[in-house]
Amino acid sequence: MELDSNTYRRRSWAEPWKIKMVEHVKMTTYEERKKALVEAGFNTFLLRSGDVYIDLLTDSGTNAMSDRQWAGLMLGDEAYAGSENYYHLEDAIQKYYGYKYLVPTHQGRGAENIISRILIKQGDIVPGNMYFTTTRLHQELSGGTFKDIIIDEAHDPESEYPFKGNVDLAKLDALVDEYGANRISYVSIATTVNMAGGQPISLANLRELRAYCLQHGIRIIHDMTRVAENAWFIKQREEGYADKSVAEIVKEICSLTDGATMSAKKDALVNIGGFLAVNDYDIFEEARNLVVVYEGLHTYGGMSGRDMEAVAIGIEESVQDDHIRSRVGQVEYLGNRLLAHDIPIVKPVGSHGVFLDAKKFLPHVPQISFPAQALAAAIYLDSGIRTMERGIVSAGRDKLTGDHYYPKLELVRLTIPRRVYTQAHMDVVVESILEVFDQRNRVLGLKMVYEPKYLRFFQARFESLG
Ligand code: P61
Repeated sequence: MELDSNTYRRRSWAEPWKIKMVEHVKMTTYEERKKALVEAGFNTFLLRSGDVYIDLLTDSGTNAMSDRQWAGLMLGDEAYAGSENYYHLEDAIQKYYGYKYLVPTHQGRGAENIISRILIKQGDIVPGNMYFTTTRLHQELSGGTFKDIIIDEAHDPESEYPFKGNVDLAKLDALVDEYGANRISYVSIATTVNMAGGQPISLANLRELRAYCLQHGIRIIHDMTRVAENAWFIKQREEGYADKSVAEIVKEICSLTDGATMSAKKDALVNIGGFLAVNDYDIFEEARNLVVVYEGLHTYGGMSGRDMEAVAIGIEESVQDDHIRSRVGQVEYLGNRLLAHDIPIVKPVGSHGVFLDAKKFLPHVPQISFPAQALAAAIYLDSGIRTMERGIVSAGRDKLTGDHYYPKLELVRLTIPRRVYTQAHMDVVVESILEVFDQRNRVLGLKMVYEPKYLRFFQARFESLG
């Protein structure tokens, strides 16, 4: 018997794995959640995870590892120097990403610290496709000023532009005109753009950027935290890439950049880990020297041998088309269900989460009363589902004027951990969002009563305005 078989024609995104072990989650009462929320100062970062039912705070370090990765942990070579797992990780990075030199770090921000210290001089400008909290902070601590050069569409939740992570070259050119290319430390490019809602950059745009940067002698440093997810969108949306594998596209993206920082806790399917990877030997030399100051010896950089083994295996798993299709498919499933009920979310649905537009969800709450923070608190109160504010609290304050930044995007992120939750969990999430939407007029704003100096969103405390 023969069928005309095209695997993807009528197949949904079902997971290319089955479940071998489960972790119980706790269901709580409304009264328990109310108490926990007040104790946490209306900040979902301050909740105890034991009080959370479905945890959509982040996709960072919350991945379920595969049986191969767990087996890999047993192969941990915990030598202080020259661990075998370091060499396995180096092979994986060269094979799947194409970067020449590896400096392991405990997680992404460790790599950001090192590259910022090496490449940024006092008074420098660091343009990028939208800020990320830790990345910008390290750039500022090294004396740089971040400048946003992402296309305008990225700041508009309603725009359905397929590559909202693209750079506006005119914005970059204006910076080069104003400051001169030698004051630009590098261009910081994220795949996908987290704060824009998990939106991808296209290869066409990256290629144009590369040509411009080569012409002006400017490096591109790649925040490759979700590069495989970006590659999946290129495969789906960019002309000429439908028949390329995610692995091929990932490698092409990396080839257009000079080096990368990686939080392996996302794409690479582990619970901890990261690295800096570069092509320039001199930068590598300096990074290898600095890593011993801030992270650990240059062949472990703050990770144990078994952590490095799990990352090496995770990298390989992360670039498989079947994996990434179901990963992004699950996020799109949640997003499309919310869209079907006219819930205001960032469009198109991003790679690692669905982002609620809190300005539209709670139009009666002014931005200074922290609508996204209040909405995240209300969702927790309704169902025990934990989400994250990505708006004025996350944006922080201007380092020169001390004023709040007032970002156009005031969002609540429903972040989906990889390989952790089922479609039924996603349905419960939809039910809770619909419930809160029905009762949105009862959700009032918040007042900030404690504000930490750095990355305030992690530990800030709030009180309800009513
Ligand atoms: C997250 F609320 N992301 O999305 P590290 N680059 C990018 C990231 O997404 C990222 C890092 C660098 C987290 C964790 C987190 O404001 C926050 O391994 C695109 O976390 O050091 C991390 O990598 C840093 C949550 C970080 C936050 C900062 O949930």
